[in-house]
Amino acid sequence: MISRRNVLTGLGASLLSSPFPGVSRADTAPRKLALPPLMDATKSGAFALNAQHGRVNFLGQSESQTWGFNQPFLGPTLRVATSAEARADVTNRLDEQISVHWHGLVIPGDVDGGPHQTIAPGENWSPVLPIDQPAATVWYHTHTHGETARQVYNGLAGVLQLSDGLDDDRGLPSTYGVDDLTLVLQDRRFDQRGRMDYNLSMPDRMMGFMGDTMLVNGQVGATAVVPKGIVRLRLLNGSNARIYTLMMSDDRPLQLVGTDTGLLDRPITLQDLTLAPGERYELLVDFGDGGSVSLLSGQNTNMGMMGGGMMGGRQPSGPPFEVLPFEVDPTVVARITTLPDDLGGSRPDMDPVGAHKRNVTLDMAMGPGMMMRGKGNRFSISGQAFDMSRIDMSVARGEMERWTISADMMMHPFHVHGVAFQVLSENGRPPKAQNTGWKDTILINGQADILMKFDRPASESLPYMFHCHILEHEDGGMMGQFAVI
Ligand SMILES: [Cu+2]
Repeated sequence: MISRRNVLTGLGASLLSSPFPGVSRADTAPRKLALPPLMDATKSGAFALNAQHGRVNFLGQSESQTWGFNQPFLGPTLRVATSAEARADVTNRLDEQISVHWHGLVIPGDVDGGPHQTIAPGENWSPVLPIDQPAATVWYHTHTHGETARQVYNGLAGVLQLSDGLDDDRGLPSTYGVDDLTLVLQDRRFDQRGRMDYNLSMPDRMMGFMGDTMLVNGQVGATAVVPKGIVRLRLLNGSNARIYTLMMSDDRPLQLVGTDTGLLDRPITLQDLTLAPGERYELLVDFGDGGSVSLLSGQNTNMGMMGGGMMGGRQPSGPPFEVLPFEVDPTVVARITTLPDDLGGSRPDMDPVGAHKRNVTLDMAMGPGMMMRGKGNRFSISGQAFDMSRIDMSVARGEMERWTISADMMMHPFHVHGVAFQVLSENGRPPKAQNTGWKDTILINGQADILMKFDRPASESLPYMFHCHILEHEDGGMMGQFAVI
């Protein structure tokens, strides 16, 4: 039997028959991919989340102990209106503190759900979210200082759709679970008995956790069944550290229609899409030819100069692996069969003149002694590891900010709370096409300049965070906090 470690790299050879060699497909998974249950709060303006224990049999072997919101693993897809208050009601039925951060919602610091807003076991948190931003696919996840990686891994994450009800006018597919698919991409490891495993080795702590088994919406080996026509894929990278390079197995184009925090003005045709932890992208894929096809990903390439010698054996190699196979159901008539040309969204085009400039460097402590350092000072931002009691900066509300973010050694997905930003440049050049829409997370591969304006307040006692979204890096100290006053 193929070793677990080799499962991902061994996929190419048997791409369309068994996506996970060594894991018997018949025993492992529901045949058809299930979507998270939809919780539509657009009319009521209220939703409840209960963080709870669960048990899931992922591989048809032993059950894993998991966490979820309202269900055993992960949470429902919340749908809320784009310009209305949403009343959240979060109850913690676990036995340790958690938080719920609304990643992508541009809301004040006092309801943002960061590490200063933990919910103790048995307690309840009921923030009112004053939502006023365009339609987008955002998400929610726990954000407890030092524990985010393990808690998200256990299952405390879900998707949140901001909906304005205008997708019909735009010509966008919008029937949940039929032609509008929410896809949460995560990689996991399992022990010999098939139980989900999160034991970090030293390389895991340095590079971030890499699994060897692909989960989509918490399922292993499932197939998405789609109508013959155009289907919308709302992708969330909910992995701790893996960066996906997505493409279709027959190279059919990906039509990019939405980025982290909003729809584009018109589709952008791509052959492949990079999806870093924390990012969301919305794609249209045409299944009109009726043929079976798979969504693939290239191997994780985030090894940088550390990949070869030091972290031996972890150098990315091998063919693309299968993320999700698609099967067309010819009996289901697709509602949309032609690509829309006007999406009604926008691309940011703000004026950088006069913006307040800051430099942000994402640091990994390297060299002798690296392995000896304790948790909390291995990673830092601009030379300082995260400290709950230190406010790193104060930003003037309503003023333009231009941040130059630099990373060496590895790529780091950089997330800023409380804002949607424009990517001005990447390594001195215009941004990649996929980064020309509104973003809240940007994969820093060298250097990027971002431009933004904070319209919502955040106090020094309930500040916003900025951090690497490789969760082991975030927990290790690659995070800072700021007030907007
Ligand atoms: Cu990082």
